[in-house]
Amino acid sequence: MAEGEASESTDFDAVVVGAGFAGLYMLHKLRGAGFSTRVLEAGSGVGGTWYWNRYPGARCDVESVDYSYSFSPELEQEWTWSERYATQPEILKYLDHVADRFDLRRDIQFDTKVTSAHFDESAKRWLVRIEAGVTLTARFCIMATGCLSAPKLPEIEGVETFARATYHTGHWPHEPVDFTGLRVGIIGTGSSAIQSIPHIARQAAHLTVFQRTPNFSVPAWNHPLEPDYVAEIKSDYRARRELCRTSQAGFPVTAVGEAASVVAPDERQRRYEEKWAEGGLRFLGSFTDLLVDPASNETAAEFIRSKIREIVKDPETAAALSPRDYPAGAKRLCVDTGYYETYNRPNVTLVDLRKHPIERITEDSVVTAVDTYELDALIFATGFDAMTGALSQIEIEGAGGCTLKEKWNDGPRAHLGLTAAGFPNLFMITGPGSPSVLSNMVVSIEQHVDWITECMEHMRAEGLERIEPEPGAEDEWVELVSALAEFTLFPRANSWYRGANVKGKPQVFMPYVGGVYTYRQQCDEVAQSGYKGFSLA
Ligand code: NA7
Repeated sequence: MAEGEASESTDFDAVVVGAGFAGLYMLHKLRGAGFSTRVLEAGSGVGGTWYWNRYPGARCDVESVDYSYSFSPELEQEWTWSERYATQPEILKYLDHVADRFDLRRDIQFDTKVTSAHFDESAKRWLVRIEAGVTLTARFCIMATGCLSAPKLPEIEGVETFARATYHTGHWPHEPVDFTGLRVGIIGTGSSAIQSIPHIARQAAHLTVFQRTPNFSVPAWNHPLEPDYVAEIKSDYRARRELCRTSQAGFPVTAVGEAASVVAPDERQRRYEEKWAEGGLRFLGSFTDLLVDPASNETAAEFIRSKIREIVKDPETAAALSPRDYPAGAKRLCVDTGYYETYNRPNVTLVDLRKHPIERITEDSVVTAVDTYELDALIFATGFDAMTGALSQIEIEGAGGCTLKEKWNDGPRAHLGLTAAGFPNLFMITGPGSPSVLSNMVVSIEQHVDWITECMEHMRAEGLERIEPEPGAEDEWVELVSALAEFTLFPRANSWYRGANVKGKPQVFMPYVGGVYTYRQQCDEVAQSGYKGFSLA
């Protein structure tokens, strides 16, 4: 067998779909536990989300020293991040390094898109079909398909007809794209747009930004990491990782803090200034009640709006960039480098689609009721069918012949956000109903991978062949996830967290908001109780 070539066998203990952060660690862990495993990956390389999202300025919004695996102290010591927030190329380099270091590639089949996965009750095996028509069989099927991996085009008349260059931020070409001298348009002002706009504006002759909903963004204050700082982190990495695991969102935060509602306005302002100067997602940790108390949230929202007014010279543009109709943080807070400043450039125009929506796209233009914008290149920064999109694209059929898509017609139902009733031996890493996108994904991924592996080891030790959540346990979990969300301001925004960005998608708040530590404890209790809430056979 040539190096990097997967073996010929088609029957495995586990098939894992996806070779991003989740799939790579799942493979490593299962291999270590002695389970034969095959990873199927649509891309030509490892990386998942970080393989596809190659748009200019793509960076993680979690600090690099925390957005990395903790499972190997050796890996932790030998890898050195160069910046506070890692760029997409650096993260991809890291994942390539991980794949090589742990010799993972020999069990990964690249350029392989999974079309369906059916549970065969009599054989108690998953039949996993790939595009080439080949079927693999496995006792366990593990979806490591990512939360933001099904890119979405906007539902605009004529979207397919634009005949000049088009791009989607979530599916960017591998070759560098040169916008020099071009009239470029970008639809969307989410995180991907906010990161790429400053870069594209520096290159393009003119950049027109089509904005439907403004977002709240805070500065990253990204910078190279000093060797002393890196050495300090590395000298006590275990403690830092433990802090992440026992935190709310997977970041090393210790202070509990106060509620904005009990703090005097001057002090509140001082704290916001301090957090703004620190940069990044920590801004939302300025006070404890920002995501539960509307009045407190408004103080943070108004602080960010005041910063926008300070930065953006044209008052009309500043007003258009200022979100007013949803709480700060209820859509994912963006972290930027020079985003608002970009609107002071003479070659950048903001088009406020709330005043005049896009009516259609033609072969060379974007057309609103009042203007026609002729463009040489059009970028869709229009996001993803988040959290369930990649799973729905695969026909996953459970024990009773029902597909996961059908089961989720009224919204996703997954016990612990990990498993689904009717789908034996199927696991979803960072599935809907788990902290996933509300947390540092790597922390949540590692927790799920460890839990799944222990569960499989338990089954092997006990001679069990089949595990499936009881419908009652799943109902209770789904209710809990929804009740927890109702305590917060999250449901008050039309976000992809609740499927609001996809036409016809049920509006259900999908992530578990209780925090990674509480969640971990709940999962551990289930395992320690001998998998209470699951039927094992
Ligand atoms: P997002 O955050 O879903 O942003 C998509 C953007 O595209 C958002 O501003 C949308 O406006 C806009 N959009 C979508 N459809 C349309 C149409 N039809 N017309 C105009 N504008 C539209 O995706 P990103 O890729 O930026 O970020 C995803 C996550 O990746 C991010 O949260 C980070 O966690 C990393 P809308 O708000 O729907 O009005």
